[in-house]
Amino acid sequence: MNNLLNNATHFVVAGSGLSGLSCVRYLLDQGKQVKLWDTRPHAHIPDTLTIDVVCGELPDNYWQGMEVLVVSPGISPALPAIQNAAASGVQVVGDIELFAQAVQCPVIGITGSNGKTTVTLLTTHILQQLGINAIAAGNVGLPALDALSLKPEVAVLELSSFQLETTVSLNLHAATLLNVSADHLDRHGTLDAYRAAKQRIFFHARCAAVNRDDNETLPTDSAIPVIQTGLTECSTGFGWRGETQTILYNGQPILRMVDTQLVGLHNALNIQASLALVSVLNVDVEQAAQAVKTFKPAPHRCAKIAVKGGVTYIDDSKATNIGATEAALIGLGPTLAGRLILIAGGDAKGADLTALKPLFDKHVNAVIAMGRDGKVLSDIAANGHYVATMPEAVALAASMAQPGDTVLLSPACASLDMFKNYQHRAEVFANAIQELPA
Ligand code: UMA
Ligand code: ADP
Repeated sequence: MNNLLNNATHFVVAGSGLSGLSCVRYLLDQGKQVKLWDTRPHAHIPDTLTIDVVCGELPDNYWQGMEVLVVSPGISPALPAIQNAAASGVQVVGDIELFAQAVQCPVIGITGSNGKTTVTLLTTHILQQLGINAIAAGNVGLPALDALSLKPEVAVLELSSFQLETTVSLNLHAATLLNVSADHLDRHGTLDAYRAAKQRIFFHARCAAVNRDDNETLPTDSAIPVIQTGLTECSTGFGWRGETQTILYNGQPILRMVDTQLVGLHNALNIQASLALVSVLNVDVEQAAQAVKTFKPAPHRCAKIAVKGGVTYIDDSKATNIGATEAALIGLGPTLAGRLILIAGGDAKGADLTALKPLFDKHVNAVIAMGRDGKVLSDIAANGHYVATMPEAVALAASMAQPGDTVLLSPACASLDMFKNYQHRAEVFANAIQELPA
């Protein structure tokens, strides 16, 4: 793609959220002519913005003279107005494409259906512990263009399929596609289209960290050098010794899971991926492994939040797709002495929730479901219940649970049909636990 920052002057930014506003700031800073468009008629636009803003329907001839449309990740490029822009010769990109054309430092990129945030934050933590000024950005929260102004030595980007869909030029020092499971099908249409968006992380990548046991994680371009990870013993790359729950590097033990604050096999893979990514920057891998020990996982990802009446409550509200809930059930199920009661449901984003049935049958004693697609979950469970609210779900779970049992919130669904976001869902869950009689 031609260099938009050098060659174009007239930009439209679509979306007035975090990434849209970061694009406006960045482009104005570069001396560009910028207009802002939010497709929602009642979008909240900061009063401080003095540029041309349209909310809702576009006036006639809006695209005349425009060269580049920067779409926010939450806006589908398939919208008719965006298709019109492309048909009028406007180049349609996302904020990550602008970042890719501007960035000077090495960039590490992380995508996957699950584990992106954990691996992004862990990779950044390791580099920082090794004295490298690394900054985590992208889908993790800090818009990528805002990270540029912080002048990092290394940028660690969490990349969603939405961001990758509009990116062409990203030249990553190291990239990983952690895993693929059904997600965002309401936006991408098919699993193949979603998978293809994720594969774009490997365009121009110099090296890929791949899971040797999962072909989904391999670049389709076989010319890209790979570093392997996986949950088997192996004399090269990263491996795993099950009896001692230890990560191996070139066959040698380098880190025991018990010495970290992360739990579960999925997190062993996440640690390996982070170590593989940083190894590309010529850091000492053994030292990097030591740095993992001080990493504190982000909340709402399989975190124990309360023990009440002898019952353990686990918050995995960030499990917004089937793959994450599968990881929680596989990781926790076999380790529990008591029974497991699962609270799940919400907006499945087009995924087929019946895929969870085998794991329900194997690990779960009762499923309490809620939300738009929750009925599917209560129907497939041998002991399924459908409720209207989170407090009802928690009260029912508590009434079923005996001391020694575990109540796990791992919804397999997005929260937006009932809550502001997954953090809000977790907050309502925690408050409902507090309200339970002691
Ligand atoms: N908007 C429209 N039309 C639409 C949809 C949205 O005009 O059809 C407008 C909204 O009115 C709002 C703006 O677009 O003004 C919101 O833009 P956005 O939805 O792209 O969100 P941002 O605030 O820019 O945040 C985005 C990412 N959000 C999404 O991809 C949905 C954030 O990831 C990311 O942290 C941020 O950029 C910085 O890079 C969040 C997310 O939910 C965490 N990501 C999804 C996920 O992880 O599953 C992909
Ligand atoms: P993402 O940013 O991709 O959503 P997170 O690190 O925030 O990933 O974790 C989201 C959910 O996925 C949590 O429920 C977490 O326990 C689960 N998870 C984390 N890593 C993995 C993995 N490697 N495979 C499957 N599930 C995972």
